[in-house]
Amino acid sequence: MKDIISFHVGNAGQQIGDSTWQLFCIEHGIQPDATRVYERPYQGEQDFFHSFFTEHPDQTYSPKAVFVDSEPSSSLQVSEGELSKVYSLQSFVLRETDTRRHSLEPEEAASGGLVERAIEAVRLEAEASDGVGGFIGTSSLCGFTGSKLNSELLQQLSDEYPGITKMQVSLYPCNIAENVTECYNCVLNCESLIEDVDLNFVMDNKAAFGICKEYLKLETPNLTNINRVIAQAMASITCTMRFDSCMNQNLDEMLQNLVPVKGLNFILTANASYVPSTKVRESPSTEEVTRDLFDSSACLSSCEPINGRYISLNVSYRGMHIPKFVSIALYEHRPRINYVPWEVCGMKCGICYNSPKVYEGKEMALVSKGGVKLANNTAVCSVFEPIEEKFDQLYSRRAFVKSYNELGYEADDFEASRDKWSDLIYRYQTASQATQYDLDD
Ligand SMILES: Nc1nc2c(ncn2[C@@H]2O[C@H](COP(=O)(O)OP(=O)(O)OP(=O)(O)O)[C@@H](O)[C@H]2O)c(=O)[nH]1
Ligand SMILES: [Mg+2]
Repeated sequence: MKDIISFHVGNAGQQIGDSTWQLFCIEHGIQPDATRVYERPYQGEQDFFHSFFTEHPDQTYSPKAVFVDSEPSSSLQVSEGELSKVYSLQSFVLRETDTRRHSLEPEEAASGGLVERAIEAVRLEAEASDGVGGFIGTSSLCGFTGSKLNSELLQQLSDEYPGITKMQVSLYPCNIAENVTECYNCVLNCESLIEDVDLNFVMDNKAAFGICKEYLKLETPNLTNINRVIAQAMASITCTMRFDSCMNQNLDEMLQNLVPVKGLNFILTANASYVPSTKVRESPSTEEVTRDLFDSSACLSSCEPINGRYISLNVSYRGMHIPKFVSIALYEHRPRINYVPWEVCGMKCGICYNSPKVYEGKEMALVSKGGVKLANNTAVCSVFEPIEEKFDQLYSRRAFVKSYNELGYEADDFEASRDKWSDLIYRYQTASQATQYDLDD
């Protein structure tokens, strides 16, 4: 099993990364002192945690991860947080040099210096591994650092590691945006998402907030709750790579199963089952897990997959699901699954017998069964279109353009990025409507 190197950029990217690693540690028995308590897994099951963690000679373990930010405060929060003894010092690109300085100016953040050091940190992880099997990034496309720095990092990774699958989990601007310019940050940096990333996972805070309210019954969810909801989905997405499974055992296989055509590589995720901690421990049935997975409110993006058409669909169950019940549950949902007319991938499904885990004593109850639905679905347009609309509203008045000019963005950048964004929307619209989609186009 080749190694997966993760990189977490900007405040949201790092916080989501940190919540994810906390959960990975729980799932693989890695303690806060970086040692591992080995729980005998399910009979015959193997635990491939070595592809995500480095084993040190003193039998301690650290994540193969790099945290990057232009502001030291959020990196510090992570490096001094719950996993302070687990993360290796070299994971934090800012840690040694920049913590003694005030935060970098945005243009400095976007400059080669920080990216170069981030790449150097990735290189160190890569050199220490037996082979790189892929990269997984997390960031918010709403902030300046998470979008710009991340995009530069992706471009360099593409140059340096061509042919190695790159997966990116990003938060997209939504209508609970904190900052009116989020649409600029996202669109201006979309080129690397389209060109350099193989598998783009589309998520947003509004959808995760909705899950906290609807499923976890939290009255006023905060960012920590949201990050844990996203981390739970990250754990399910990567579960098939970290434990024995019959499907999506590595990023290449996931790419093959989800992306039949280059340029249509934006994936929607629904995770199940989120059960509030106030409920007694319970085990949802396979049928209930499946119902949640196909419920639009469980989707981590603000869109309704039921209104779109599926280009591909992977359903991966977690826990002791009985294959016959899986078939029955999925069969019942078939009428709700509309494929694009040229569909070539269809639905793939698998079971990973490792049960989900949760953070002890927090908002979610431990359940023995779960699952994740990964969908390449044309409904993703409903995430992209409002961003385009907002961009046009601002740009038609040239609002805030001057401050972006000072950061090095020219009018050409605005126009070229806007064209790329509408091309992306157009591709998904065409995929949905065409009766004969030209796969080679
Ligand atoms: N889910 C989640 N969203 C966050 C978090 N922190 C900030 N956000 C959201 O992400 C967007 C801003 O992105 P940040 O990650 O803070 O920005 P950045 O990438 O550090 O970039 P800068 O603008 O340069 O600071 C806003 O929409 C915030 O609501 C977090 O911990 N979790
Ligand atoms: Mg920031």
